[in-house]
Amino acid sequence: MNRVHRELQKLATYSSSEFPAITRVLYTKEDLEARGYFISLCEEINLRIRFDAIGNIFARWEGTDLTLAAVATGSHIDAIPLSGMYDGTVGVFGGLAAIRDLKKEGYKPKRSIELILFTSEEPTRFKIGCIGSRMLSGQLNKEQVLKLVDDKGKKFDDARKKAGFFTSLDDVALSKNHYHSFIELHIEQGPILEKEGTDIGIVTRIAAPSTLKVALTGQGGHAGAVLMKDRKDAGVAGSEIMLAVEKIAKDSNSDDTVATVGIFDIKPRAVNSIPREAYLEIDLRDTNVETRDKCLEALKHRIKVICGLRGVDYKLEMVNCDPPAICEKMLIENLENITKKLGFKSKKMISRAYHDSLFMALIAPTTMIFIPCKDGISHRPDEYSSPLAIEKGVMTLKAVLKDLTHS
Ligand code: HGY
Ligand code: MN
Ligand code: MN
Repeated sequence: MNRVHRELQKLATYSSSEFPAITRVLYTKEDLEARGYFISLCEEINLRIRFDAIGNIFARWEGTDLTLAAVATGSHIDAIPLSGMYDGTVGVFGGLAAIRDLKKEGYKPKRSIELILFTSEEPTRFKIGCIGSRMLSGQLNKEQVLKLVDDKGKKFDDARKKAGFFTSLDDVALSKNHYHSFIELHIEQGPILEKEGTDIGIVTRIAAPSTLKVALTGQGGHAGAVLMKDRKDAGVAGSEIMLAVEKIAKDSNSDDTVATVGIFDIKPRAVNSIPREAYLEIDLRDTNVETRDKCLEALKHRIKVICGLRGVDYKLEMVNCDPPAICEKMLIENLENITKKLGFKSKKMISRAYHDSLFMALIAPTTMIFIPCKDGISHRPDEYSSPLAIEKGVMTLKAVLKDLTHS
């Protein structure tokens, strides 16, 4: 097994769930220990470490010409509850392996190379994904981040300080030309590469994500005493909305429309009490922003109708509604040439998952290198990418970092 795979196995021990399920939520003990492990490996090869005010970690290999903008790579190590050990981590530890290999062969980059471990790519704790790259790209500002509160009422600002990140939030955003380019190595989180026997995916576009919170308030009451005709059941309204989410996505004129109700809670959760409240978090995406927005509007309308007919009150909150990212043509062509030279089969493709690249594309020419994962499975404990697939991803990243930093 190659070194990256061994490191990923070690990383997987920093989790609050039983292996192979991985749970690593922002600023928890497991997250901070995992960060410490990453930093120790970076220090082994003398990378210069910097943290920003929210815990983005920058591991830098200074180039010979400090006047040139650095080339950046990186990804995330936080993991949603009961997920897998390759999502994000391949880009962080694979990036480190690419740099380690370049150093080993005596390469001297003209442009610096910066490996980034982004804080909180997953929306798990503070409900919005990519907090690290959103703030770096200026897409999330100080006022907005100060409003973030987790399910236990803990403020983001307090949580970051408790985790040891005290510096000013004003210093997080990077300027547009801070980096020369950004390339993220990541598992595909889909079945295409494996099915087609393709080694490398070259990402041309990243789908446009949106998250909608829906809070429903009905009348509740005694499960025995309230007749069906008199009920204002928030739980049933929520179920109807869940079915509407699926129907709107299926009826969309594009296969790229995907919608999920990933969180659905009811209160008071007593078998003999009619649900008084229901709470849904809805994830709706498409690679085409017009189609996505049309579906969002249709959904908001359906929620209004369902709640009107059922006498249930509702509150909506649009957590995020982002445009898609268009990846940089020069980098895509670069990767096509490099994979050809390496003898790897590659294909251009879209990313249905979002990534930190979605926001890094706002401040730097960006693309992604995808590697196959078994049966396209992700966000599940049986997520898997082989040592060989990872090796080819690292070799491709190494070659493109060398190509972009030698002049
Ligand atoms: O949800 C996503 O697309 C990413 O895995 N956070
Ligand atoms: Mn993920
Ligand atoms: Mn990811």
